[in-house]
Amino acid sequence: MALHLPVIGMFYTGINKMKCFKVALAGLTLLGFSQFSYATSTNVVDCSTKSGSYDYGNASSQESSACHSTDRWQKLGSQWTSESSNDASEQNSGTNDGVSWVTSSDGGATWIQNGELTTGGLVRFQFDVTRSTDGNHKYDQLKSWVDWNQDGSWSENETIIAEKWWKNVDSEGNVATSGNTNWDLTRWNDLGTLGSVNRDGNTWNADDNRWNKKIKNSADTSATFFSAELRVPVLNALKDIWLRARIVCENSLENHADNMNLIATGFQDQGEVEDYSLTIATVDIPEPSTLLIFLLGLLIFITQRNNKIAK
Ligand SMILES: [Ca+2]
Ligand SMILES: [Ca+2]
Ligand SMILES: [Ca+2]
Repeated sequence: MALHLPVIGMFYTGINKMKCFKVALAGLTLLGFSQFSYATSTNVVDCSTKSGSYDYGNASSQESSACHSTDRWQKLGSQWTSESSNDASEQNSGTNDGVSWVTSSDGGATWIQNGELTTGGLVRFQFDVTRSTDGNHKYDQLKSWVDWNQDGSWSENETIIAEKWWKNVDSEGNVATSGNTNWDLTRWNDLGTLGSVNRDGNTWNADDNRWNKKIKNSADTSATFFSAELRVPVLNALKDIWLRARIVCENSLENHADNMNLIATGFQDQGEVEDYSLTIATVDIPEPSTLLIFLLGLLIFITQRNNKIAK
């Protein structure tokens, strides 16, 4: 069974103002696994080929690393650190921020902040995003995975959230009517003249010598996204499992992702990756033999009671 999660989108033009931010997604999603992965590596650059200073994830015993050049336009939480490519891993994991969760082992009656996950229990993850008020991309892409099947890699069917935050809307979905202009750089070499319109319908701005999308970047710099409520699967072995979260810009995806799909590993020239170790606890489930003795005792009790009533 493949994992499917609700993905809420927004229209770039804001015609449909969906109140999708800062709203917990209701509904329960059961987790399942498949050997099939949708991601390919067409444009993905391995971090081992990069030299310089990057932000990395800090997960251990996982398949491959992720690295990001700059938090100039977007990040998880409010902190961002970078390491030498020789380190190839986040060295300051104590500064990881932007991801938190609540857990429930009583079916959602009570919730515990950042507690242990319990097999068969519920968990809902929260992602806090920070972005700049400028840029020429349409959206920032948030995505996160949990290595539920403990095979050391994050596959597409282990995605727990995939959200786009459009540059021209605030965290409540309101479209910006003022602010920094979002320029059309895709026609950068296709210069126009006063009054001309390019094939994307953008008009030439003679004053700034650019194609003007007439779209303003929102002044809102922070938003919170929630995963669905997830039921923690029964794991093969009880040990810590790794969550990875990433945020990048649309332009980064065009250059370093397969068909605009952000996968858990590889280089991105913007944004951030954060890894979190999740502790999994178990619940006491009666042994089958114990359960059988209990049921047998219950059956005898009911039979004796019925006999007394019949007399
Ligand atoms: Ca961060
Ligand atoms: Ca996995
Ligand atoms: Ca990091």
